[in-house]
This record gives sequence, C-alpha cells and structure tokens, in this order.
Amino acid sequence: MSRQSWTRQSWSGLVSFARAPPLRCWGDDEDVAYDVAVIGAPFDTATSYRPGTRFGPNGIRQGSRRLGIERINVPLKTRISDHIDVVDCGDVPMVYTDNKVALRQLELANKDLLKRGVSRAATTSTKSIALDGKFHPRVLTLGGDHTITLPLLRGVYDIYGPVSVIHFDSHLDTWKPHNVSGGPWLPDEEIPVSHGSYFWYAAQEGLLAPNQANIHVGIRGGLNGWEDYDNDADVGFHISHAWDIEEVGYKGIVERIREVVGENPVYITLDIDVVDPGMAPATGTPEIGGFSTREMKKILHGLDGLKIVGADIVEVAPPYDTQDEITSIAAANFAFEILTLMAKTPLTS
Ligand SMILES: [Mn+2]
Repeated sequence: MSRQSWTRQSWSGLVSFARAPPLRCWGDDEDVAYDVAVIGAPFDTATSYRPGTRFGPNGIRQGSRRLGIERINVPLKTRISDHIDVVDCGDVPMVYTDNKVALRQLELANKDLLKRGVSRAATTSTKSIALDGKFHPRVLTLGGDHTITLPLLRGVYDIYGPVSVIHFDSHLDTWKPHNVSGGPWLPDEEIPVSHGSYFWYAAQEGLLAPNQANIHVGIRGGLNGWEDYDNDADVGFHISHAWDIEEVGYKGIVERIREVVGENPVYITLDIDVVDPGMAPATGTPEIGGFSTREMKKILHGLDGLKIVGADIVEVAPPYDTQDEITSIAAANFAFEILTLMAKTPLTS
C-alpha cells in the first residue's frame, strides 16, 4: 500500500490514529486494500449522564500522536506494520437528530468495510475463521458512547457468526431498555436502545456467543436490584469485578477471561470508565475504584493469541479531560495495544 500518512512527526501535521495512512474508505479509496481499518463513531446522544463522546474519535487520535504503527511495542515485542496494513478511515457520518438513523449509518459503514478483502493476510495459503473461509479487514472503532457496539456487533456477526465478547467496563450494560420509564404516556417497551442496554438487544438478536461465553471485566457500578445480576447471566455474561484484582492479580483476571472465551472468535469492547477516574476522568459515567492504566495494559497483554475479530474503545468524552489529555492518551494506548494483538494473531482457522 503506497499511501503515506500526513507526517512522520508526532507534533506536527494533520492527525490520524497512530500515524496510520488516512484513506477515503467509503469514497475515492474504496479499492485500496488493508488489514485493519480504524474508524471513528462520533456519537453521544444515547448516554445517560454527561455527553461529549461525539468528540471522542478526534480526542483519541490526538492522544495517539506519540504512538506509531511503525514503532515497536516493547512488551509485546511487535512492530504492527511488519504484520498488517492499518489505515485510518476517518469518521462515519452519524446524525445528531435521530439515534436510530445514526446507528444505522454506522452499521452500514462498518458492514461495507467488513465485506471487503484484505491486503496482506490474503497472501497466505491458510484458511480464515470467517464463515465464508475468506479473509476480511478488521475494524477498530473509536467511539462514541457505548451504544455503538450494537451495530458493530451486527457487522461482525455477519462475517464470523456469534462471537465471545470481552467487555471492559465498570457497568454491566445488559439492562432491559424498559428499565428506563416511558412516563405516564408511553409504554416502557417503547424506550429505545441506550449505552446501558445494547447488550440486551445483542443477546435478543443472537449476536453473542452461546453458553455464557462472554465476560465483563472491571465491574463496580451500582444496581437497581440484585435481579440485575440474574438478568446479566441470562444475557450471557460472566462478571469479573474490579476488586478481584486485589485477590487474584492481573494473572488471575486474564486466566478467568481466557477460561470463559476459550477458542472462540473474540470481540473486545473497552469502556474507558473501566480505568479509575483518577487516570481517566473524561468519561460519561465515572466510577471510583477502577484499574490503573498499568493494570489494564497487563490484562490486555494477557489476551495475546486470542482471535480478535474486532474492537472498540468507547465513552471517551474529551470536554471533561485534563489539559494534558490524560484520558485520550490512555484510550489511544489501549487501542494501540489491541491493534498490536491483532497484528500478532491472524484470523486463521
Ligand atoms: Mn461504563
């Protein structure tokens, strides 16, 4: 692939994620092949507390300026560009006037990328884990509030079937939509999807791996009632609490994740609020007592070898960030770690 980034310097030029070449993936460049597309989903109109994640994609890109796909990830001993071609497709147009329309826009944009071929992995003689046996690009999405995971999972499902979800978050996000009141005028069932209920829809649609092969990691939010945990198990998740790390360490957390997902294809969705607000304050629904960025990196490194078919980093709301961009930098680094894991493990069967 001949396209170059805008600049090789971290402090100048137009910004793309980790200096990946920018492409017009849904326009003039739609015939250019790559292995991983980074896309932005600027969406914050289904959040329950403080909005601002429509600025997340560009915030995370700004936070990634000192990262580079051509630089070595030292703990993982990997240079991403040695293995895969990564591009930054920019942001998907998402309307701010109607969530249903906005999420549909993201669903179509994502599916459009996923159905294409790849640049490098295709040259191997091995078979892909995709249902059609072919290699397809992987998409790493920069959110956006967490609702965006629902349309993204629909795309992944079409290519790979149901996937095991590893969900880093302080909240369950499996709530029934009608836990929010419709008021005296509307039946509660008319309440649409939000950033707290998208997994409930995903389960209804059969997008999640069966037999409870999905896991939340870092959970510590409050509940409406203990029945929320029963509902969560029905949706298909195991729960690893944030405080578990005191007892079992990061190795114990990793062991539990790997036990739950087994050999399944994996989708990683990372809500930045999994990290303690002391290290990642700029998010919609902060909860104290979270992981440190160092702990998160160790846990992500423990996922080395899993077949990651897609990922998103969500709930980064730069308007609440510190002047030194602490949250955006954390989010960009986690995206970079996941990208490195993708580079290391091809989706071969
Ligand atoms: Mn959350």
